[in-house]
Amino acid sequence: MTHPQVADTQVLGACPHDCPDTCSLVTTVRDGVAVRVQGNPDHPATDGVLCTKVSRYTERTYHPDRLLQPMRRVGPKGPNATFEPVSWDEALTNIAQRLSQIAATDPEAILPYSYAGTMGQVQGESMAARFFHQLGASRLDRTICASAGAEALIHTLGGKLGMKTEWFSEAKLILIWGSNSIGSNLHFWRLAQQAKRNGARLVCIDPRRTETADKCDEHLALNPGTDAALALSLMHELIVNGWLDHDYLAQHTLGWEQLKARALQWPPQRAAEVCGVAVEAIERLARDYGTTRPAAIRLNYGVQRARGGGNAVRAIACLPALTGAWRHRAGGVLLSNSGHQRFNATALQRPDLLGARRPRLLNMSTIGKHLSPDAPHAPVRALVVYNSNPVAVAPDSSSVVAGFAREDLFTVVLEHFRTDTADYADYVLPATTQLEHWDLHGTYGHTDVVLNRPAIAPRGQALPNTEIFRRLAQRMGFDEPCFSDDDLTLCQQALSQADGSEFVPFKDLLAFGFVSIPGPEAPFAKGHFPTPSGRCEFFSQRLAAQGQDGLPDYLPNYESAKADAAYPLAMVSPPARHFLNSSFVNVTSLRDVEGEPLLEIHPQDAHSRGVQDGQTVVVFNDRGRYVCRARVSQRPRPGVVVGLGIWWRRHGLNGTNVNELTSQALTDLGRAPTFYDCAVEVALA
Ligand SMILES: Nc1nc2c(c(=O)[nH]1)N[C@H]1C(S)=C(S)[C@@H](COP(=O)(O)OP(=O)(O)OC[C@H]3O[C@@H](n4cnc5c(=O)[nH]c(N)nc54)[C@H](O)[C@@H]3O)O[C@H]1N2
Ligand SMILES: Nc1nc2c(c(=O)[nH]1)N[C@H]1C(S)=C(S)[C@@H](COP(=O)(O)OP(=O)(O)OC[C@H]3O[C@@H](n4cnc5c(=O)[nH]c(N)nc54)[C@H](O)[C@@H]3O)O[C@H]1N2
Ligand code: SF4
Ligand SMILES: [Mo]
Repeated sequence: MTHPQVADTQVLGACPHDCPDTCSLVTTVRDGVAVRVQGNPDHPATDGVLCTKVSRYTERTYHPDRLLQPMRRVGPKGPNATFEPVSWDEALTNIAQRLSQIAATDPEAILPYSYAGTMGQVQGESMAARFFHQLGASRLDRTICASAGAEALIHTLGGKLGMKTEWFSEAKLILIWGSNSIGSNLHFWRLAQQAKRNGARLVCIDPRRTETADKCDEHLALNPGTDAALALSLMHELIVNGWLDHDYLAQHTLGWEQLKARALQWPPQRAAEVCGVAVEAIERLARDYGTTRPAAIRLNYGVQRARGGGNAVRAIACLPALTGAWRHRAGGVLLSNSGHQRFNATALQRPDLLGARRPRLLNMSTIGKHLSPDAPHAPVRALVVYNSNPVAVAPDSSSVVAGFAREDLFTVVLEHFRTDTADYADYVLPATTQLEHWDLHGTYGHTDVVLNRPAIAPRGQALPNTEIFRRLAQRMGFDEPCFSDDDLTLCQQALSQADGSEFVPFKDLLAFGFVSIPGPEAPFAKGHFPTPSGRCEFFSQRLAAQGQDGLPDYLPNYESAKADAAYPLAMVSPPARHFLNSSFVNVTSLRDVEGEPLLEIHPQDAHSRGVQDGQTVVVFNDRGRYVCRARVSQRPRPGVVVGLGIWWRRHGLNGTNVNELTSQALTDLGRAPTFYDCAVEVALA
């Protein structure tokens, strides 16, 4: 028997994940079913290639565990909770009733909790923000990932701005600083390899010998949280050896004499001691950096998850101004380019709906404290979670879990799957995936805008976040016309500028799927830093006015893992290559690659504890216990253990993950978490 041939269609989309690469996707649809997701060969930054994770997007979208209808919890909260299906009508009516009741006495008792499950302008903070603004709910300080580094950049360069990624391919020296690029920034790694083929030297600065470090010319395995000491010592060497661009310093920087005095306190001997690396390694790195043109730094978020993370980013971001590296398009530093994106947040989020109200701001990174009955503020009585899995990803899980388990807390979770967080929900609402809705994406890696078209109809009864908040708004009686804007209108509002123009032309996005933002090839070649002084601010008056040190400095970790202390090992918990934070952990083919939750431990540290490869160990500190398998490995430096993240708690041998051990202490700048500033001990279980 022959079947009539149905033509495949190809739909252009955008990768929604919190990854600097923001790939342009091509989804092949056959008979209404997405059969393949591939990288768009016409998009230069994607270059036709996706990471393994997103190549498996159809497996995630059609996963048998996808939530396809609204669910209501019956019985107690937690991993053993049971849920029963309810209609959308009943779920939304009940949720609106509960939220209205709470809002009638104190709208600030309601807290949204969201992050970057999707980075979309539309399915992120658009209709959701309008809803919470109208309600007068508490506002969420979204600090869990990047805010320490972001503030550092703003106070140094004037914005989240840096080199254009494509020019890394022309650099002759690349410092890959606090980044496992092969795992988490694949398309940058391709450019770095191109540079290497053209003779560039690659240096990786990371306490772990990552797969990226394996492939670099040199690996500097410093102690976690000591990057500022290294950067100041590099400055010391640039000064004493005269590897400075005096003209650039005079024309385009502020506070040089002060920074110079600070840096001269950091001879390599001192930094070597703090960083736990050889004096010669620092001297060699300084010589390379001081004498190679063009020299580029790919800085990433690994350096800013410790107490002094903001200062570390400030110190590193100063380096290219000392040598004038910015003069060349392949010189400078890149942490984030999100400052180039000029989406209209006011139009999307409508803060005017607050009127004169100024609700309190609660920090997502200390959600455990905010949910505690002992919180030093009026209680949070309802949580609405979307685009995030806080029970797995927020620090100090036992505190987070205790909060989510409160019987008097009303919790709604919008999700694709029954995550660790959904275990604590009163209602779980099924959300669409990227293949099922419209969205518009900026990026923090390259400098394009990428449009996402829906490729398939929503699965089951799933709805886009926007539609869920639209319907809730209607149930709550919010009759402002903005609550009826559809998703295409929201896309256009995101692009609209105050002067009536468009940030980038929507019609081009519809036609090509992506548009590049115009901008200079070398942003700071002639200075023009968007700081108050117009210069690269080594000394920041704004920070000094806040009572902070105006200059970057080295701040030791809160939890310095000293050999003689109760918790002598420093634990870092960076991303696993085949997961995206806690997303994809339930995608079988990807979980099979990662295997199981592991703790990497150096042979020396394993030996002194009688631990052998493959044995079950307990990792512990005063906050909790995490039981997993030991992987005895040369990857971590001695004294450092690595728990690649972020597994779901239910996969942990004792129902926990690495965040059972991390703390709610915050960084020096940006009120951000200190995931990699965490002292632990390890023993055989
Ligand atoms: N595959 C994959 N890709 C991802 C993610 C993911 O979960 N999986 N997550 C995405 C997200 S949300 C983000 S924010 C980015 C994160 O992007 P990055 O921060 O670039 O993350 P990693 O590539 O793991 O790099 C962090 C590296 O920093 C090292 N490190 C830890 N502490 C220190 C330190 O004190 N100093 C220095 N120099 N290095 C240190 C770790 O060992 C690790 O190798 O990646 C994004 N991309
Ligand atoms: N120990 C440790 N902890 C960490 C980190 C670390 O390095 N170490 N990294 C931190 C960092 S950098 C980050 S960014 C955070 C990330 O934390 P999160 O932003 O919470 O990221 P994910 O874990 O990926 O969870 C996102 C959730 O959103 C859901 N989702 C995706 N798209 C949609 C949608 O369209 N609608 C709805 N309703 N839901 C959707 C996904 O199914 C997923 O469960 O974790 C932090 N936690
Ligand atoms: S996660 Fe990153 S590398 Fe993978 S498809 Fe998305 S944007 Fe591209
Ligand atoms: Mo992140």
